[in-house]
Amino acid sequence: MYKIAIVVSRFNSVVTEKLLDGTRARLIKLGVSEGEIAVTKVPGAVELPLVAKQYAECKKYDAVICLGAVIRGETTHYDYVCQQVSYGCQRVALDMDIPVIFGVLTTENREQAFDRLGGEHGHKGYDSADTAIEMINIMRSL
Ligand code: INI
Repeated sequence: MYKIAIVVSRFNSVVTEKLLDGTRARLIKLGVSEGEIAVTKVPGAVELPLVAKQYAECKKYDAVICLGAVIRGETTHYDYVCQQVSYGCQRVALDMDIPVIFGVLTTENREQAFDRLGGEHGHKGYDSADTAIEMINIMRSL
């Protein structure tokens, strides 16, 4: 049995809703029941790590998946946002001993983002679900 928490950013929601749909569908395909998936939405990618930490602290979940979309063409502080969210997710994982999956698309434009949502570069939502299940199994085996 797997209990998964998903934190998803509302910023660039056209992209992040597709990420969420793909992640959820893939988790269910991998045997996770819908009732074992919790979802919380946050304003932007920068807010993902704090909620991931809350999920980690409550000890009810086997992994936390963080989903977001940072698109360079639409922000002058792209690099700061990317740095904060990537560092924050990794910090929660290492501090709290729980897999925190970095399902954040960081692209130059929307087209590149959609290429990673079932286009020519696969689906970041599916990849995030696969990584979460693999990491849970690895953690259980150690
Ligand atoms: N948040 C994103 O998730 N993606 C972005 O592309 C983005 N841009 O463009 O700035 C973005 N900014 C908001 C940020 O995540 C925070 O919500 C905000 O700075 C308040 O802390």
